[in-house]
Amino acid sequence: MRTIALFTCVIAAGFSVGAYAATEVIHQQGRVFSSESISVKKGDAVTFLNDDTVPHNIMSATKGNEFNLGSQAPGTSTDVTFKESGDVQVICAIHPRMKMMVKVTD
Ligand SMILES: [Cu+2]
Repeated sequence: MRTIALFTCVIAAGFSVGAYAATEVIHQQGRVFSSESISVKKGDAVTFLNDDTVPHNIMSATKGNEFNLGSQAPGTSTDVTFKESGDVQVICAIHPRMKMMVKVTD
């Protein structure tokens, strides 16, 4: 019974994400990003969810898409909208091995 309730919850969450502008969710678990590379459309938002046990500081210095989320506590998430097309290098300022690419297309 508990499994069914959980499953229903996941489906409901899936629908609400589909109706929202954020098309991708990037998880941060075990001090790695859940994807090394994703593609999004210009103007789309990506949700950076810290589901790790330590704080992360997600940022990008790629021209046109610079952002810095600051220290993001475990259990919190922030949406980032990518405004310019191109390859955007996303890193964690705390953990140098955390790197990913967001490919923004027109
Ligand atoms: Cu980190």
